[in-house]
Amino acid sequence: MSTTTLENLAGDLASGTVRLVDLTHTLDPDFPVIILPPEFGQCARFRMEEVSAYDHRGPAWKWHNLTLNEHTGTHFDAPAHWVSGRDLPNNTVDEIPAEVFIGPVVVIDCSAGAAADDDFELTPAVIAAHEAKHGEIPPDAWVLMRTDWSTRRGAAYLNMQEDGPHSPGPTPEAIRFLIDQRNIRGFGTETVGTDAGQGAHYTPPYPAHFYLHGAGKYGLQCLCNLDQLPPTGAILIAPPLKIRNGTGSPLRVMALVP
Ligand code: 23J
Ligand code: MN
Repeated sequence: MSTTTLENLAGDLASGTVRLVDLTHTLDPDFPVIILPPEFGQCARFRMEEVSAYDHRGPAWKWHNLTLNEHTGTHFDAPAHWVSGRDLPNNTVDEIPAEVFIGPVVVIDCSAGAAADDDFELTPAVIAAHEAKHGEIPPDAWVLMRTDWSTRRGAAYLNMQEDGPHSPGPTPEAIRFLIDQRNIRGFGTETVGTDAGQGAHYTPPYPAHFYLHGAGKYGLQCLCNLDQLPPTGAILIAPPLKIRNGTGSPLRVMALVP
């Protein structure tokens, strides 16, 4: 019975049998945002302006005005973010059913590959190796690509070179497999995008964005602490802000871990 399940969960959380892992970076003006080729519009950094701080502007209160792009820091991507998802129903963060925001999560460990190669690719073969060890990815799961990229600081995070950014990500074939063969709910990364730094050079460009959002799937980016998650068995909690017509949103992402 569901009451019993929730009573057990409350007890397991209180006793530490179930742990809560925070997968969120601190929203900070210095946290890197994606830099697109110069011909495109650019993402604004997070900014925080003091309105009052227990002073003449407000003697008993402190508060701030915030300025930010929807795709700043640890954030959620809705299908409306990409042209392939522009005409889907319920494609913005305010209209996505809330059930999407909590569910099972599978973590594919690409940390060794990403340590050896900044352009490491999640391929169908990497997924097959994961499944051979940990079992088939169940339908309607969040799938996260662990790279330990979140431990990088400053310029090493975007890793911008003369030919653009270099960071790991999925191939078009891997994303198609996760959608067509596993019917995942969404895909998340530790990097600034669900696509590789060099994702513009695939066919189609930015295949994770193009295929996921075209199929009504969701994205999570700039995650951290994926090394604290098991390959299977955790529950992800990721509700974006309810922004009217929003294509994405910064959010707090957490996981319940047995
Ligand atoms: C706009 C254009 C390209 C990309 C992105 C945004 C993201 O990665 C994002 O934050 O969704 S690749
Ligand atoms: Mn995004």
